[in-house]
Amino acid sequence: MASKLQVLAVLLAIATVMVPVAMAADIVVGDDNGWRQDFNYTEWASNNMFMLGDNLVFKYDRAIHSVVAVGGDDFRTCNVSNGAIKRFDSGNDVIQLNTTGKRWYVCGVVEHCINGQKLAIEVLPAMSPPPNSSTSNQVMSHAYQTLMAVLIAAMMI
Ligand SMILES: *[C@@H]1O[C@H](CO)[C@@H](O)[C@H](O)[C@H]1NC(C)=O
Ligand SMILES: *[C@@H]1O[C@H](CO)[C@@H](O)[C@H](O)[C@H]1NC(C)=O
Ligand SMILES: *[C@@H]1O[C@H](CO)[C@@H](O)[C@H](O)[C@H]1NC(C)=O
Ligand SMILES: *[C@@H]1O[C@H](CO)[C@@H](O)[C@H](O)[C@H]1NC(C)=O
Ligand SMILES: [Cu+2]
Repeated sequence: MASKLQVLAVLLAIATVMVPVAMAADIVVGDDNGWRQDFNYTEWASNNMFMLGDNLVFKYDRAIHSVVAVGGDDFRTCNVSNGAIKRFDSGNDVIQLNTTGKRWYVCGVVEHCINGQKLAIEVLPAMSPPPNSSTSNQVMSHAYQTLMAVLIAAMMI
């Protein structure tokens, strides 16, 4: 049987590796499904993390679909006729997530939006790279807390 010390060493090693080395990612909306009808983007979004600096990539047939960035109210009502923040129609739209908070996207075809071709996300603050020492300290303190939690858990084994 592994000793408490050995378990501790392994957990410590894991905790060290897991200290945030987050990199800006390209997130393809819907993964292999791309941007289309008959896909649950609510469920997809809940299985993904959107961090500041990531790119949101919409892939679709531009003859059929488009992407419209809208506000929360227009998202709920599928109102694409007015109040659009921005429209995309390249079929391979790369949208940089450069501010935190909620973001809403719908297909420019109203019927598609009503049928669920709509995506709501929340962009979270990035852990790294730290823009300045103050945020860097936050990252370190987070890593420290994680480490302590792991150590406490290890003691309880
Ligand atoms: C999509 O998924 C969400 C979360 O799993 C669920 O609440 C919702 O009912 C689904 N929508 C449809 C149209 O199936
Ligand atoms: C759509 O949005 C515009 C402006 O934001 C508003 O005037 C209009 O009433 C909205 N239509 C619907 C059906 O919500
Ligand atoms: C933030 O993203 C928007 C939309 O992708 C873009 O138009 C804008 O130039 C970006 N701003 C900065 C500072 O990168
Ligand atoms: C560092 O970041 C903090 C919070 O994000 C901000 O309040 C502060 O002004 C920044 N300092 C510098 C030197 O950029
Ligand atoms: Cu569409």
